[in-house]
Amino acid sequence: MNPRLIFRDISRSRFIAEYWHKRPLVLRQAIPPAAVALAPDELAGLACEPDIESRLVIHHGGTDWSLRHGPFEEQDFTRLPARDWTLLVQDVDKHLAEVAALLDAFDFVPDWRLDDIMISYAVDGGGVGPHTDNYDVFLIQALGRRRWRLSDGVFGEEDLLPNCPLRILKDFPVDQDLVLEPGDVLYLPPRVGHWGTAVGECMTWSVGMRGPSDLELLAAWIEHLAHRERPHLGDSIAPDSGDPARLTTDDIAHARELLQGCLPGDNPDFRRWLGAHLTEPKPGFEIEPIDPPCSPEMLRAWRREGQSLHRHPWARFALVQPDMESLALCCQGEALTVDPALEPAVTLICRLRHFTLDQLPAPPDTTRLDSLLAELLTRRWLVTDD
Ligand SMILES: [Mn+2]
Repeated sequence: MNPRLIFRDISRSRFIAEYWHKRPLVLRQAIPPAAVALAPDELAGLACEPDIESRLVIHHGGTDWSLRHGPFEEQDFTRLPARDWTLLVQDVDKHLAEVAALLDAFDFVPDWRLDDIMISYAVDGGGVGPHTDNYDVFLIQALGRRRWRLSDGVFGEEDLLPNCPLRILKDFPVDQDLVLEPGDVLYLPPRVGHWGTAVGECMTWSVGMRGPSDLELLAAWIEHLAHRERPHLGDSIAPDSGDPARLTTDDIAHARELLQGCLPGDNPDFRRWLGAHLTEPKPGFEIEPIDPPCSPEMLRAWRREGQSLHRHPWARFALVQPDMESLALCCQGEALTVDPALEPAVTLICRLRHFTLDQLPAPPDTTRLDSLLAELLTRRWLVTDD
């Protein structure tokens, strides 16, 4: 059933206040190992699939690292050295429903921030070297043990090993050195240097978050504005200046004003756009709608049968209130206007990855709820169990 992240020595609220986005923390025995049970062979099988992103990293000693991208063939795994290699498979949650179920354990993180679950398998000594990432991550020890070395250092591009196919830090001053056992979880905020090495055969699940950088967000917003009629930069003529090439302080001020005019205000258009943008799928994870569409009548029949629904594993939801009278359910880069009377049901749909129809609070008029559910099923943001 629904796995939960177990906070033992620290409360969830203290974790969020003191560690989230700020400092690393080890949560011992925070996930039951049974919730992160995937056989190494099954992971290797995924790495052979053409649509699944996978990498094989081999450390040949010193500064000599090699990186190969999948898809792999079965023989690739039989020719590997005895130690110092790791296989990493991205987006496993998008391909295996039982892996996606683990995302429920992180339901205190907004759904739109959940990027993927990457699963790695390593033999003794295997890892991707010391590095930093730009996002928060929970590293769950699933099988065997992994040694994690953490650094308080601040690293930049200049600290990376030159001519290396991986982003590996040249020097790594170690400030913490720990070993994770199955069920232990290491939380890392963005940009904290970390270096994981397998102690014997090991599997680690990495629950990664996402969020655009300031410039990515700005570029996307500008792209959204690009199709509209926009003001253009004119000039400030000083009739008797005799200096026709000169950019005046007025010209400069006008250009800055124009740029500032591009920044969004807090209005319904921006709110809808933001919700839609933050739920945009990564390339390759666009959900195709079903044809013919699902009808509200089908919902009535399914309600009688006790049908259960679940979120498409590629869907990330954001719920936004564009203004006092409206509500928008955002997913897959789109904002779907929802009847505000359905807010209790929609809130639950956003909270539960899996639910039966009778779990939803019935509005006074169930036909409206059935229309919404039919729409979500047609778009395949929600899917039936079969
Ligand atoms: Mn990392």
